[in-house]
Amino acid sequence: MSKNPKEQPPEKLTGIKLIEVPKTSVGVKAIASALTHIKNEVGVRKGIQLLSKLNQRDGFDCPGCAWPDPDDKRAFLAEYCENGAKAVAEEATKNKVSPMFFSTHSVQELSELSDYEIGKSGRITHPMYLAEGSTHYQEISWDNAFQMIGEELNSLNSPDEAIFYTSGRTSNEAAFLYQLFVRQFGTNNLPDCSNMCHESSGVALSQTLGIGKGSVTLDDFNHTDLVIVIGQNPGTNHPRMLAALGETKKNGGKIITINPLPEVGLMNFKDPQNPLKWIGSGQELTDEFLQVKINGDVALLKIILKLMKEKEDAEPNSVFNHQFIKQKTAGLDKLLKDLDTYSIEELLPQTGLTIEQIKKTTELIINNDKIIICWAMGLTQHKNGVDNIREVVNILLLKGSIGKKGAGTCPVRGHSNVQGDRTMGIWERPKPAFLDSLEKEFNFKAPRKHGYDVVEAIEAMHQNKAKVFFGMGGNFISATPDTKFTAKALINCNLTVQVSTKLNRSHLITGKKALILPCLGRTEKDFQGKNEQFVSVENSMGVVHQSKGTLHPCSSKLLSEPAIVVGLANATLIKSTTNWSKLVSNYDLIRDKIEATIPGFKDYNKRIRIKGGFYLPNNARDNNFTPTKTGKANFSLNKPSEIQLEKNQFIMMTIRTHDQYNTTIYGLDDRYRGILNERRVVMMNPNDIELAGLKKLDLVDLTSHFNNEERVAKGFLVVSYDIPKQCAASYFPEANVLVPLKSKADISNTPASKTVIISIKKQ
Ligand SMILES: Nc1nc2c(c(=O)[nH]1)N[C@H]1C(S)=C(S)[C@@H](COP(=O)(O)OP(=O)(O)OC[C@H]3O[C@@H](n4cnc5c(=O)[nH]c(N)nc54)[C@H](O)[C@@H]3O)O[C@H]1N2
Ligand SMILES: Nc1nc2c(c(=O)[nH]1)N[C@H]1C(S)=C(S)[C@@H](COP(=O)(O)OP(=O)(O)OC[C@H]3O[C@@H](n4cnc5c(=O)[nH]c(N)nc54)[C@H](O)[C@@H]3O)O[C@H]1N2
Ligand SMILES: [Mo]
Repeated sequence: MSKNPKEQPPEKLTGIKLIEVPKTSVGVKAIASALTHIKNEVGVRKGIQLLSKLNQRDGFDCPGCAWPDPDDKRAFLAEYCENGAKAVAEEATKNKVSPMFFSTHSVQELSELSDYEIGKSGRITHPMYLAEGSTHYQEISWDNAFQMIGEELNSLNSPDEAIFYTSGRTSNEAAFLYQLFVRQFGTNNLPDCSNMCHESSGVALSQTLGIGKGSVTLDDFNHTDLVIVIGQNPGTNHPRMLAALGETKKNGGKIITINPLPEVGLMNFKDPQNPLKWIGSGQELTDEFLQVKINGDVALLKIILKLMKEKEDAEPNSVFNHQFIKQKTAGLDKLLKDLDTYSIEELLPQTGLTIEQIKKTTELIINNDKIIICWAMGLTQHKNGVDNIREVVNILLLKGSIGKKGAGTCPVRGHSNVQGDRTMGIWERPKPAFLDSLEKEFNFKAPRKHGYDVVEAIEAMHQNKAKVFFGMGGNFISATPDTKFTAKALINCNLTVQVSTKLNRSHLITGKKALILPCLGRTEKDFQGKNEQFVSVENSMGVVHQSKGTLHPCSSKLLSEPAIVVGLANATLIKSTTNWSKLVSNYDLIRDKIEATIPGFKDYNKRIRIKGGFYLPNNARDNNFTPTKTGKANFSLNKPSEIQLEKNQFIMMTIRTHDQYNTTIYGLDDRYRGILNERRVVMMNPNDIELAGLKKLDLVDLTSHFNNEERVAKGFLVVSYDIPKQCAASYFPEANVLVPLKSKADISNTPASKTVIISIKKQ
């Protein structure tokens, strides 16, 4: 019997080494780090072959992040960054997880490894099956695996007892087929990683601007006066964005950074594509840095709005763009009235800043017209995450800074095709028009009831309302909050299935029966019959383009994600009138169906073959806000944080190191923060360390507090860090055990992973 597989990494420390926080990002060290990963994981020859095709027009899309590639010029060797190279190295690794590996390692034994060790085991080469009560996975044929899933699905009392999760690397073609399969099966239970990520952005932007995506293009960064980067760490998570910010500066634009941490990449950077600049002091990026307290953003943005209003009242027409406001927006009066109900004195302590600092920043906003605001998880993963983003939109609307060159919204997406997956219909709350067009094209009755998002899916499995979990990519147990609760939810299932490239903890915390279906990665060639296929993806700025792998698959037993969906559909949907096997024989046929059902994909097969791809329509970019409820861009009323810390409590954010991709741990160093060889750390303000009677590198336990419930994570080292008082930071997934499932954003339901209320106790 597999007794008690561990749902979280062991509490073992790995030997911390602290170094000085570097003054500049990228440069020689980044190149060296990238090449070391490539050399160790992939080998030199294959590595160069890979890097030369990364983000090139005839190559494959980097599985790292969703930052766009330039429309015209691309770097000579590769449009790559250190972390993109690591992502590629991780996927193209020489290490293999074969049936032999599984026969010599039990599930229990594997679960006792760290996430880093599990990931480094390598690529999964064969479909594998964990029978009920069994301790080891064993090989299974694809046909038997599909049949087992089909039987399990068809034996459910209702299709709503199955959950179909998606991570954000799945291509447009696979995602479209997958959601079609799920809806023909009869449910909208399509939670995805977006629910934990930019859902708050999607909700806020749809309400205010009529489109759940950002409005800017990469070229806008060349034409802007001012970029505000708030709640985002591009130096680590979107390194190629630094080059765009560098262009902004070169063209005379300014940059404001709003973050509890002085993230190295944003402060200063050396362009990897410009070797002449690797040596020297690098380029200063940030002009104004506001070291805001965690979740102090609405308070800060409100003060900025109040200062803008004060100036406008004193000198009419000096701040607001009245023409834009009159023609394009609704709700200004309400906003101005609401602002009067707040006082700067009351708001200021929430920010941790001085009014002088905020005034200086506000001057920049007042004096510039073309403003881009970029954000990521620092805004979305809070109880008032939707408010955060709507408040950002308020500022842009007052300035008329949207729908024109050099201005607009820029939610910087995470996974490389998370935006495309949504466009393809991976959504638990599909619009009726979308379902209508699916029904018409495919001749079936689509379910209309909304499905579960991630949080609801966990609750449903926990309550035995859902019994089959199917994961198209991702690592559900390690990515989701409330690790122990979620583990119980998964264990409750009759069957859990993971479509994966690499081994992860979700293969070890399973339902009664479990399957691993190994798939091709982005870097690999995809042949259907004799014909080589390519896929397409959509980046953070709505550009749809090709991606074609260059390597031979790491095993002959792998299937592509579209082929897996088709295997599943053929084994499950007895009455489907869709010719699934034909669709997958040539991905052009899938794209024809996408064109027939989803707006913006006219001449898909033709335009996807044009180098660089094509832009999807974007009403906000075109200065058209008619899709909102009022038919105009909406000002909104937003609430500052309501968190009240008790004595000895801290507000903790769970963030990424420089050496991980979400739950995939590339290495143990957070080089840009000077913390090496250790992930179990809690960053604290030096003053707080002293007040709490602690010392640097003390070993502590963290307890989170929510609705009188307590959750404990043991064994973290105290690291003294430049972070505002009463704020703390630790890394995910280690800290996920502390994030309560019910602590989530209003409306979007995004887990509040950046506002975990904790107390810290010495062991
Ligand atoms: N190398 C690498 N690249 C990645 C990823 C990865 O793990 N590794 N993940 C991908 C994914 S899925 C995503 S979603 C993105 C994530 O990209 P980010 O959102 O940049 O990632 P996080 O590490 O969550 O960092 C959040 C940032 O917000 C700040 N922050 C936290 N709380 C607050 C707050 O209350 N207010 C403000 N103003 N700032 C705050 C933190 O200090 C940190 O700088 O990156 C994508 N790219
Ligand atoms: N506490 C806390 N929790 C968080 C966050 C946080 O900031 N703090 N961030 C949240 C965010 S923004 C996100 S997006 C989620 C991420 O949640 P997920 O997307 O579920 O997690 P990943 O770690 O990105 O998934 C990694 C796994 O995907 C598989 N994989 C990789 N490439 C492919 C592929 O091409 N195809 C298939 N089928 N599988 C592949 C590999 O097996 C790998 O182990 O985590 C969320 N969780
Ligand atoms: Mo994400």
